[in-house]
Amino acid sequence: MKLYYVPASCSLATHIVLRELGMEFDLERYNPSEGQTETGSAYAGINAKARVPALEFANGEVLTEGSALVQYLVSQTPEHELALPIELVARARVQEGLSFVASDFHKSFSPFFSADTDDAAKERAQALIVKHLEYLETVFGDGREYFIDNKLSVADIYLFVVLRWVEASGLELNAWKKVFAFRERMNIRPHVQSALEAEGLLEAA
Ligand SMILES: N[C@@H](CCC(=O)N[C@@H](CS)C(=O)NCC(=O)O)C(=O)O
Repeated sequence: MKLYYVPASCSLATHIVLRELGMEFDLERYNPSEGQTETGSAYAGINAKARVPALEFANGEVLTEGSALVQYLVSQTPEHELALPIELVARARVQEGLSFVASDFHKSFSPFFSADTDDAAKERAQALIVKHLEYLETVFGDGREYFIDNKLSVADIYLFVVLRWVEASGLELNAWKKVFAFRERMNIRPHVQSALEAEGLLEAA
């Protein structure tokens, strides 16, 4: 399996999940400004949506969309603590959390990663991010360690990745103490650290 990634982007969630599950995989970096991967392949030919993450299998098939990828991966290892719960409501709760992180929360950061966003749009986006952080602070307010049902899941890994972008939006995450503590807890996981190192993100941390 090969994961196409952009360092520190949402593909980091798939990358961490691969490592947490102990799977064998290769990494290939995509450079959006060139439209090419590090080996010179045209990325449009790999993922026509020109987005990461993308997972390529040995038979050449390519699967995209971060939420689908992490659910696909944990489905391979039903005994692992990251596996989706069997009970249907508990399973839907993880998907509910993942969906919030991968859509509303993730996309509220888009203006900060686009060169042509004006200040008014950034202000609106920042207000939305604050709203989401307030919600998360309330969730973690009951003392839980993990986002969904206080049990480690792929939603935590994706949430950790998006929380790493908070400072890029001009906010300081430590204004939300419980969410900040969650990010710290996730950050020190050995497989999180190895993924950060592989993407060249430890020096900058
Ligand atoms: N719907 C996609 C969105 C993925 C996405 O937004 N990827 C961003 C990084 S977080 C990307 O590929 N950015 C590169 C670019 O915009 O050129 C998913 O959930 O996987």
